[in-house]
Amino acid sequence: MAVIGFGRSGFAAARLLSVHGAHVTVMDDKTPEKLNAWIEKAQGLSQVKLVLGGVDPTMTSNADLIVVSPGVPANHSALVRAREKGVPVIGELELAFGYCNATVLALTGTNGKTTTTTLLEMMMKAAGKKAIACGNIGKPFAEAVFELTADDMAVLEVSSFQLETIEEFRPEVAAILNVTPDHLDRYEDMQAYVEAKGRIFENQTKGDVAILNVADKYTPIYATLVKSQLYYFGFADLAAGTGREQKPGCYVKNGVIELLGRPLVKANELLIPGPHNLENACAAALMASLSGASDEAIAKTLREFKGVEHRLEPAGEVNGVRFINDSKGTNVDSVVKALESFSKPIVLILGGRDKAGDFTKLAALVKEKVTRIVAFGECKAKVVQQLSSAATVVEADTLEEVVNGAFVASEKGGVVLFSPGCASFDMFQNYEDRGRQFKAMVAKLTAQKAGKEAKV
Ligand code: UMA
Repeated sequence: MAVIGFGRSGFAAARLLSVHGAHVTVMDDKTPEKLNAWIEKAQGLSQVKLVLGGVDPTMTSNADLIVVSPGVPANHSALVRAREKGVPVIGELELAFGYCNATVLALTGTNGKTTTTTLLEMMMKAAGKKAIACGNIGKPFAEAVFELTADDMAVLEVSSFQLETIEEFRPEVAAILNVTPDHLDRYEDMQAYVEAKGRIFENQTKGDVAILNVADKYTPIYATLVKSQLYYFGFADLAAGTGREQKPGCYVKNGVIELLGRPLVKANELLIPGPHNLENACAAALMASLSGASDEAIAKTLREFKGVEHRLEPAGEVNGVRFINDSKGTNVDSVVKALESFSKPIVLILGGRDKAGDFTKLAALVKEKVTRIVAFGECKAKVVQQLSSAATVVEADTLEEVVNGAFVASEKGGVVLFSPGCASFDMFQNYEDRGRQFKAMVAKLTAQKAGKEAKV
């Protein structure tokens, strides 16, 4: 068997296969020097061979099964060749599903996945269940299956990349949170991206549950695909007149979250900011309730949850300016959500590796709330080109210049919002690395300012 991609997902797939007695060849386009950490970890695995520095199409087309990592695109030449030869290609999600006895709760969406997955895991734990958040959130599903039994719950964050390569994956409860343009560097068009996400419902049957955002643009399309019991969540008034807002679900109504018709918590009791987080809370509450959690367990979790790292995360305050780490904001829509969560004056930090995002969609909010934009990374010229008419845009090269430049431009009582709206891979290992480096830079600035004040 062949595993393509030797990162988190590929390593977990290779380990799962190896533990079950398969002979596995793991391939990666990166050279061994760049994969040292994984090479070391793989030394303990039996019957695993590594072929690094280029995925070999001859080897993949002779494999009996290929397990592909989500970051490897479907048009990779080795996959195209293998498919032409009739070799089955599945993703790590599909592989792990085959070894999973636990109940599977899964959710996808452009934004809010990690927050909602984390909330749902906490709600199920508060309800006395063993639940493990896994999948796109970071811990591969193929790793989590070792810890899950039939009484437990796999709480899966699922990406469109992972859904491209499913066959029998069938979550008992599945949700699509929202869909806005993202990953248009990978998909031919928006339709292809929308279709990939819709596959989360593909294998569901009558007894399963499907959950959709009552007011999302693509909900009517997804509703036609659903063969299971359909529920809705979100802002009921945004869907007024569609008839969907009358259907069973979890809604924000007059400042209260109502779960299946029962008042659950007041919207202002939540600690996580922004209207989008109320939607995330509704989705998690509904999924948890339909999976057996009590209203008490759900409400308690909603009142206590402080949010996830790198998602609108308070990163410190310097001279009355709040720094917010939203490194997980890797597409334009997530920047919209971040801007909606704070009032002006905001200094916005944007940039990184472009995913064919359209920054002009930010123009109205930028005009309303943003005093300056600091642009960095590969796509800073595009940020300048698309947003200079909405606000002054300054460019910076290093993260230190970015943070210092944003601080200089900020006002007391204001916010510096690090919500890059792009992928991180031009300058960082991943968004977590980017977020951690941002926080370290803010900590450095805090120490510098404190030092100066102490000297005065
Ligand atoms: N690779 C190749 N050839 C290629 C592309 C990649 O050989 O053409 C190799 C790379 O050299 C690298 C390996 O594949 O060594 C990386 O595989 P990967 O990109 O699938 O990354 P993993 O480390 O396995 O992490 C994956 C998910 N990554 C992606 O989908 C890009 C992680 O989601 C997920 O947490 C992890 O599996 C565990 O399930 C991250 C992500 O960025 C958070 N997701 C995207 C997003 O949220 O927008 C979808």
